[in-house]
Amino acid sequence: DPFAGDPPRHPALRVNSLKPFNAEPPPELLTQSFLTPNELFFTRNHLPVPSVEPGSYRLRVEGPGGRGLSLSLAELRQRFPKHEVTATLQCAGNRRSEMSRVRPVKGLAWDIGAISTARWGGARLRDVLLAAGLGDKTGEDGEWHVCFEGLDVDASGTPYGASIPLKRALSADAEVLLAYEMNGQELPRDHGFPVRVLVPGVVGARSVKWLRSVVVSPSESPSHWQQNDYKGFCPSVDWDSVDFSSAPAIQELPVQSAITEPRPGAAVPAGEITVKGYAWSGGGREVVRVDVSLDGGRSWRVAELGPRPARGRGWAWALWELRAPVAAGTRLDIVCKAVDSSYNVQPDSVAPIWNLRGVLSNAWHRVPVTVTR
Ligand code: MTE
Ligand code: MO
Repeated sequence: DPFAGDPPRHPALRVNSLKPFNAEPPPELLTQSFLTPNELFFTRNHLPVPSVEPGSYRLRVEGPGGRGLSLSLAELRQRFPKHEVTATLQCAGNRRSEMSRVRPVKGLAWDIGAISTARWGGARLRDVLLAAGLGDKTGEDGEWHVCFEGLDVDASGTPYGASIPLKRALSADAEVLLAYEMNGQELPRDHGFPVRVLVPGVVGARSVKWLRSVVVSPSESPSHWQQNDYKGFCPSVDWDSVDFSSAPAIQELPVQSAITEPRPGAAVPAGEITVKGYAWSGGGREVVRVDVSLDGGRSWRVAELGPRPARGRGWAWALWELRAPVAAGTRLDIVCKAVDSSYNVQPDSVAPIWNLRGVLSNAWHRVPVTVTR
């Protein structure tokens, strides 16, 4: 069993797949704290969790012309200043189960919990690339890329891999990390021990865990997960007609929000209802407003937002809350939708954004409840 060496997990996690391990925290725990506790952070593994001996770990950094570096864990910690970023990570498949209700899609049936937030600490990828002499390819002869490979491999020995544009990797503002800390602790094994990439504002798939190599290249990662997965398509594209080379790899994610309390189908007491949820957008576009409706979208109220990051550094979600009076014996169709700093909004329904892989599912989130006496 290639998964026999996987680590123990928290019993509260909702498991979507055991081997490989994929699990999300229950919604009501998700918004209990701004930073998700490490043991409750959603986990998305494509392969068995590798066992890494930290003393012999080495990170290979390479580029054109034989330039490069090989770093031990101690060197990564000592040679480069530690930089910290509070960032939300969201899987492209978050809320996929709502998409499958429109029409079946291929992929894990994530509910609303394939998203979590942590304070990440590590070396800036920018600093490491500059130290390796790989800082000079921006703007030259088209877009260059930084390709990452993990130490996790499939049965044929092929590792997980993904890439981001070199421009993002070298940007001081983009704050891309080679992270070795998560919420002040060393990375847990499920989240990439001892080193992972953390790309703020970008789809989770690019934040490669158990990082073994960083390669600066004129082309994107050749990995399956960069080329033939994690891309969006027109709703009429099916598995016979899909051409993965026709669509760009997902990088920055669109604006998203969801209701974590109450749960769909719940019976809530008359008097005052408290609606809670999260909202987030990609690319550092912070959430500027969350609108909540109790009547299916006919009338709206503005939710109260929790602490938010500075403008242009909106890497982390906003938790929000709305309190409203509700009368006994009524049915509520609770809806939320967020607005980001570019005034991007969420689509009102799932069908027009349906796609065969069930990614980028960010329609208004709807939660029907009844109010008891
Ligand atoms: N990195 C490696 N090496 N292997 C993986 O399977 N999964 C990716 C990304 N990095 C993955 C990986 C995907 S799709 C997501 S959404 C995030 O890791 C999830 O990170 P987490 O498990 O720490 O939440
Ligand atoms: Mo993902």
